[in-house]
Amino acid sequence: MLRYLTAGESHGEALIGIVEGMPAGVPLTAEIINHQLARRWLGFGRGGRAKFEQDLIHIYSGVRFSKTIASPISMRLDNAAFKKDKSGWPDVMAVDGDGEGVAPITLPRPGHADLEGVRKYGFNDIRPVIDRASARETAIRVACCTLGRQLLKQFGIEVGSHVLRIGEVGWKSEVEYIQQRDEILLKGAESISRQADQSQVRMMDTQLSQASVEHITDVKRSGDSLGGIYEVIVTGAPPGLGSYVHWDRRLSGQLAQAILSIQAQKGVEIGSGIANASRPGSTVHDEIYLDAAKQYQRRTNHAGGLEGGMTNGMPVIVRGYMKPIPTLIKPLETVDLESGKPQPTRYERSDVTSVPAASTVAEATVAWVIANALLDKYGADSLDEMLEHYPYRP
Ligand code: EPS
Repeated sequence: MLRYLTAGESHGEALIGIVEGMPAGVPLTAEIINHQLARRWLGFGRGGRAKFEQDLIHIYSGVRFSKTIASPISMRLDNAAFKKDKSGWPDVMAVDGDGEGVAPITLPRPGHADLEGVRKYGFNDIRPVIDRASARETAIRVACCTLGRQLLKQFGIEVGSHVLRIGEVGWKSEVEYIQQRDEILLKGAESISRQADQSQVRMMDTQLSQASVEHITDVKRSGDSLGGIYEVIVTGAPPGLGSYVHWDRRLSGQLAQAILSIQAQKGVEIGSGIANASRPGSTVHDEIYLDAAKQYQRRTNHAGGLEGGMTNGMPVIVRGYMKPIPTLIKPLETVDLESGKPQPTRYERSDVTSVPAASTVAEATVAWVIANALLDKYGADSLDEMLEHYPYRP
C-alpha cells in the first residue's frame, strides 16, 4: 500500500512531501521529479508567480545511488515567493512571534475556501486558509506522485494528458477528436503529453490552441477567469487492476477521488460516461471479440478502459472538469469579516486559467492511483520481485 503526505503553505518557506510503501529498486533522481515539476508550470494564462517560481526538489531520504531503498522518501520544495516576493511573506507567514502588526485579510472570495475555512477553524485572518487551500500544494503532490509514475514505467505503463477545452474554446466533434487522439495513442500515452506540451495550452490541435490563447487574452482583459476540461490517459495497464468486490476497491471511484482532490476540480468523467447517459446501451457498450492470438479485444472504448471498477486492458480515459479560478480582477460581492459590511472583493495576483497545469497534476494523481492498484495485485518488496510476478512484461 502506497501513501503520501504533504505539508506546507503557498507563501511559507517550503513544501514537504513524504512517500511511504515504494518497493526497493525503482529508479529515481531529482531530475526526473524536476522535469514533472517544470511541466506543471506549462500553460498560457498563469500569473506573475510563474515568472519567478522555479521548482527544484531536494530529496533527503529513501533513495540511494538513484534507486529507491524501500524506506520513506522525504522531499522539500522551496517557495521562492517566501523570499523573492516583495510582499513581506516571511513576516506574515512567520512560524514564531505573535503576529502583532500584521493586518488581517478579511474579504473572502466567492468560490474559494476562504469563508468556510475561517468559519471552520475560527480565524480572523483568511491567510492560513488561502495559503493551504492554494493550488501551490499541487507542486509537492506532483513530486510525490512521480514515484508512482516511475513504478508504472518499469511495467511499460504510461500516463499522459491533454486539454480538451478552455472556457468557450474546445472540440466540437467528439468523433474527429477521438480519431486524432487514438492515432497518437498507438505510440503510448506519453506521446500525447509530448505533443500537448508543445502547445501553449497543452492542446493537441494547433488551431484550437491558438484560439484558446486569444480567448484567455480577451478574458484577462475583461478581468475574468476561465475553467475547462482535460483528459488523462493510461496505456499499457494490465486487465484486472481494482475490483468489483467492495465499494472502496473500485478503481473508477479511486480515480474520481484523485481528480476531485485537486483544487478547483468539479467534475470527473470515465470514458465517454456523460454522453453515454443519453445514448441507448447498444451504442455504448464495447463489444468483445477474440483476435488471431486468442486475446480478448474491444471494438470501441466508450467505457474508458474500466468495467466493474476494474481495468479491462483498454486505455484508461479519465476527464476532469475544472471551474474558473475564484480570484478575479473584476470584483464580486462579498462581506467584510471584520465590519460585517458588504464590500467588493479585493484583487490579488492570480492566474487567469490553470487548466493546462491541472491536466499535469491530474496525470500525476492518476499515475499514483494506478501504481497503488498495481502494487495491490502484483506488489512485492523490490521491483525485481514484482517484475517476476508480472505476467505482462513489456
Ligand atoms: C494560487 C494563486 C497564485 C498561483 C498559485 C495558486 O499564487 P500567488 O497568489 O502567489 O500569485 O500562482 O499557484 C502556484 C503558486 C503554483 O505553484 O501552482 C491559488 O490561490 O490557488
